[in-house]
Amino acid sequence: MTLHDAPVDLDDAVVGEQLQRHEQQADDYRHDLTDLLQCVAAGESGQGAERDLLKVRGNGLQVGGLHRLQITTGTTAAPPRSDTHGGVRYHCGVNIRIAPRIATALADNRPVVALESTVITHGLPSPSNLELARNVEAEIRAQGAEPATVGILAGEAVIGLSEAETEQLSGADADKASLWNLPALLEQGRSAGTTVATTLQLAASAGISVFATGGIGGVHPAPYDESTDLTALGRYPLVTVCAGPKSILDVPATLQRLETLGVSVVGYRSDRLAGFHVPLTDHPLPSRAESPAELARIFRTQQQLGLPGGLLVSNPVSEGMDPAELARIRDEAEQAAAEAGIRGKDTTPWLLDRIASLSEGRTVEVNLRLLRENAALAARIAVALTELE
Ligand code: PSU
Ligand code: MN
Repeated sequence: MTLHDAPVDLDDAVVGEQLQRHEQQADDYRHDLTDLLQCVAAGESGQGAERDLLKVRGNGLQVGGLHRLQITTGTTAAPPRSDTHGGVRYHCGVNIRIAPRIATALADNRPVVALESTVITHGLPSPSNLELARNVEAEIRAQGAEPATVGILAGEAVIGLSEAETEQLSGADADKASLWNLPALLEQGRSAGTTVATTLQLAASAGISVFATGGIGGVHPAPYDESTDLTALGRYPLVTVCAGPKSILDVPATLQRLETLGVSVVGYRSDRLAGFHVPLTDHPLPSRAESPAELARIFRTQQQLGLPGGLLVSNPVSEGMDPAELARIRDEAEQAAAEAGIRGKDTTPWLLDRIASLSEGRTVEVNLRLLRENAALAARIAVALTELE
């Protein structure tokens, strides 16, 4: 006897209950769809696009833009409960919200650049952090792309924070959202800056292809500590523009891990890996590219090959620190961290803060510059991606 032939004992009460639930879901779905269409109308006519942020909370509304929305209203069929996008299996019901300006840009195939927010909550001192957030977004707009700063606000993952929300996040007692605490932060209503890894995951789930950051996390010198940024770069299909691994890291080990994880790495107009606070390290890269259009084509080929991960663009800062001086400051900071017993997620912010004071603010100056330069290059790549034949 096959499963198909098996006698089915249908309990009327159970069937009735299920039908009722499906009808309720279809109702919710119609309701969300109406909300959604109102948001889009507001965004398109330019009237209060920022007024209502698109709330994606399930019942068939897929994160990632309207063009992928399957309109099934008018039936009582159960809406889809999950979907897959950008290598991320997303379940309806998760508390994610995409700003309408981002959703419509994606739907219209206009360029979007994701930005992380740990640099705002933990990476830079106030008020440089807010000034930076504004400058970086302006840089992206100037290149014709839409900036989507990602962050966790009171248990909600937001893709495309408004200026007021960015301020709110920087003022909140924000945690640092990595992949291992993201679900708990959402569930417990916390606020957090998103690291490179978390921003990649959330941006991928929204269908964003380009991301700009400062320096990526990587392998720390002993004791053993390796950022999940590396794993995420190998897992999510985005172009990430960075100025190399943060200078507090073991750079050759970090580069080696990128190779092992199968991350495509390309130097922008450079043959060696960028060194964050210094333009270049001594470590040769496997490939280089001369223009945003060439980077866009390389990324397309990577996707056509079916490679699962991302493309890391190493973009040397135009003007950096003196390498010998930076090495001295970094060694001093590392020793101080060891003496103070700094471990785990506090390590990166603590060291960045310490080298900022040891350099009398010069590392912060370089950090701000490279973040702006990376944002501009990322925006140009995003534009080039939308222009590919
Ligand atoms: N680069 C900066 N400042 C930062 C960071 C990077 O210039 O604050 C953050 C990024 O968000 C990165 C994180 O993802 O540090 C890495 O932290 P960890 O090593 O704990 O994974
Ligand atoms: Mn770590």
